[in-house]
Amino acid sequence: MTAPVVGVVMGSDSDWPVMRLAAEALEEFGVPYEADVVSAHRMPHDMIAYGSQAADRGLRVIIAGAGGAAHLPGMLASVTPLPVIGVPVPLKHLDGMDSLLSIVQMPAGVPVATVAVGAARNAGLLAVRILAASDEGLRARMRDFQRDLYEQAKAKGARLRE
Ligand code: RP5
Repeated sequence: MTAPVVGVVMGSDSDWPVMRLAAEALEEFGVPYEADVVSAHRMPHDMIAYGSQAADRGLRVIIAGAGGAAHLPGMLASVTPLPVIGVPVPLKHLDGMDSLLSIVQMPAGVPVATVAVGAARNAGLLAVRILAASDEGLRARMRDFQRDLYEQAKAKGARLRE
């Protein structure tokens, strides 16, 4: 088994229907990942341990999703040198705006790369791009993926012109 290089973590298993889109994107590119619940508020000591140990365990990117008072991505970013991608998970109220603002408004010096509300697939793809910067094979697969996107967009235009 290949060791995971991306950690996909979330505040609750109720975030999984959104966060699994990140996992699926990683699977598409053959990137080994781990997925877990690491709640900032319900298991704060575990969260700090996860962030503190992530790089030494071999992870290279963390994707962290949470909803509401979404402190998980920012707190992980405060204790790891790894890039952290934050996914605002929309809850029943406020359309995910609370999640988005909790994640995106980080203090200077502690960045979290925040994707759009619910956009866990983009988080997965961004993690692939980060890894692809130092992995030629992955970079080639990302180029193929981008070519497919181009072809699909062109085909949509062609259908409209028919
Ligand atoms: C957040 O609280 C989690 O990330 C989740 O989005 C939200 C609700 O959690 P549950 O009450 O469904 O466990 O910390």
